[in-house]
Amino acid sequence: MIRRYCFGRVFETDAVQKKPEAQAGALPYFSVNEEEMSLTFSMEKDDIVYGLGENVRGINKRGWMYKSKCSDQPHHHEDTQSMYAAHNFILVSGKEQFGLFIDYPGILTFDVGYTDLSVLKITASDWNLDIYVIEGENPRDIVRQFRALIGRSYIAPRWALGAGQSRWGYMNRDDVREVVRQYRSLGLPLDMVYLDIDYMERYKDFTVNEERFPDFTAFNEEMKEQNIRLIPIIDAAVKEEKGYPVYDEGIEKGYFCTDENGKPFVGAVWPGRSLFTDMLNPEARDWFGNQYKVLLDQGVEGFWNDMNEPAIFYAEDRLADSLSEIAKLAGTQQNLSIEQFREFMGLFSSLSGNPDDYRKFWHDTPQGRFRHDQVHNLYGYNMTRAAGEAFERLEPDKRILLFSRASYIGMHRYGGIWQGDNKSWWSHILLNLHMMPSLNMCGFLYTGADLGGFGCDTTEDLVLRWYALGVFTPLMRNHAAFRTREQEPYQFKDIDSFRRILQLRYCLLPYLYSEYMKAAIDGDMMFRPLSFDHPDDKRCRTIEDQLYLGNELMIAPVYEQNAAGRYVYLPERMKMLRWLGDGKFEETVLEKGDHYIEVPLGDVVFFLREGHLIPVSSGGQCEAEVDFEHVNTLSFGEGAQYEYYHDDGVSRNYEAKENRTILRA
Ligand code: MIG
Repeated sequence: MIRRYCFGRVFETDAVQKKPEAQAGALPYFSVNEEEMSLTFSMEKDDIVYGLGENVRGINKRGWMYKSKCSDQPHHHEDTQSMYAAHNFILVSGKEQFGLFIDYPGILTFDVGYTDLSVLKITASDWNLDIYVIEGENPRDIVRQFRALIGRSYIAPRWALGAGQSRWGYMNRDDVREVVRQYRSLGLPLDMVYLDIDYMERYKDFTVNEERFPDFTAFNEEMKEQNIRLIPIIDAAVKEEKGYPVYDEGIEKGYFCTDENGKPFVGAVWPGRSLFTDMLNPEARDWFGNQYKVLLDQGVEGFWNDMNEPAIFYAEDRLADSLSEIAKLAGTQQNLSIEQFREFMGLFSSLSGNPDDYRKFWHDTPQGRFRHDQVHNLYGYNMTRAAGEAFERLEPDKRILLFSRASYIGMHRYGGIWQGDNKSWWSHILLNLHMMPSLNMCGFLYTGADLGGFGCDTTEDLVLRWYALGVFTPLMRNHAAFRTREQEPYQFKDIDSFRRILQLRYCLLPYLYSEYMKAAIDGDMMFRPLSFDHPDDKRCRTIEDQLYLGNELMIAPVYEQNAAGRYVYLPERMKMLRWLGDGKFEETVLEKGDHYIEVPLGDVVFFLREGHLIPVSSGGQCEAEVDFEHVNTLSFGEGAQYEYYHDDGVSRNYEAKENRTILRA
């Protein structure tokens, strides 16, 4: 059952399409403090608070303070409050059991037992809340109801579940060719190579640098002959440059966000001085979406949308002010007092992502003119929506790959997300795992983290361990930052292990794709905390490093440096599968309880639940080589069966009955 409550003047987002009538009565579970603009719920000792999508810390969010405020956070760690996304859904499980979605586009704070371990307090920055309370039989049921409310998740083409290689630093055609040559000659399966900002002409969206990527259409074809798709990045902001058609037209039509006085707001990002398309103006949004056609026409079939929190390196007026302050400080002297030095450093460090700058520009929406900070969390959402809606117009019969950095619930209908700029840290493998179920709750199914870590230098063992988790996530992409250590599998010694893990991915594709599609169509979770399935098993309620994948598998990756294996808790009897390569698994039946499992570096181990089976293929070098028609099965127990989802992987006829068949052992 879903009930809706409205507080204050409500800015209506599109997160929920068919909104139930708002209730008149009091909000259940919470006490409401209008003056403070807060909602408070008292938690029992054993209550779990799930949700909040992309965020730091555990699957159980209790014990920290989270802020929904889409932010560029390349250095995020345990004490980070805001990530790239704003996902205002929580699910309380304990004495009381309910889901709560706060549809509010401004900055929202979730104090989940931070100030007081037993108090959950949600504070808004504006009295403008549209709240949904969801009750159901169990957590999974609550999630399903929520997902039905927010609409079907974006569906990626099947090839996008293949492996991808990315790096900020592939400068030209030959760099890309070399990646593909290495992969193919070493027998490492691959479907996608990502193009980062350097493919553009001076970071101008919807352009291709002629010198670095001459005849881009032919290059896309050359890649497709090797079953590789190129996936270019699109940045949110548009370069200020007369003669650049996107800029000229945007200015002429008034499609950019404006300052207080109605003049286009200028902030600097990669292209230098840039403008921000007013993604909340439907006409501007359509226009921005139509720009993708330039690349579609050259053979591109997928995109990643970046910098759409939006990130701002500096605003034009703040830079001017800071520079004049610095000039004053410096004066004629060659020496700064410690106070002046601090001031000097502060002038630099407050330039990027300064909260004041987000109060300097405005959106003209069908609901009126809004200052950016009031609707901040909708920006990346609507950029990706611009693209997603354009693809439906331009390519109605074909799926286009699309995922974004910033997001808000509702965006899940238009694209997936990657989990932002992580680091080559062991703790970020675990964070990747934690986010999977939380994101699934919020409708984000096509997701994964930068494998191997984006920022800082990685190591071979870290990449191998991370791959052993990434092999299960729908988005499986190795990506790294400019100037960091190279981390393509072929940069390391143990190429055999990388090859084996990648082969496992393609062997599991029929199952992974089937689970992904069923989760999207049925509004279900692909990854679940163990406690969802075993609400009465106390151990399961605290497990933060194992997940269920579908109804069939449990995963428990190794995420610690120099570990030789790990303890795994089995809530029931399972069959452990150890991938040996060449289509073979070592199978060991294990009883319910705790087990120490040896997992040498390069191994992948996972668990099959009793009475279940999964479809597997004999693999391939790319998705096109995988036989989804004639699959083998891995099963445990008598009478196991599986509902196998299978379609052509590219068209949009998702719901056809014949896409589902029952497989028996
Ligand atoms: O300011 O395009 O998250 O994946 O490689 C950094 C360069 C901009 C941030 C993205 C990252 C990408 C990088 N971008």
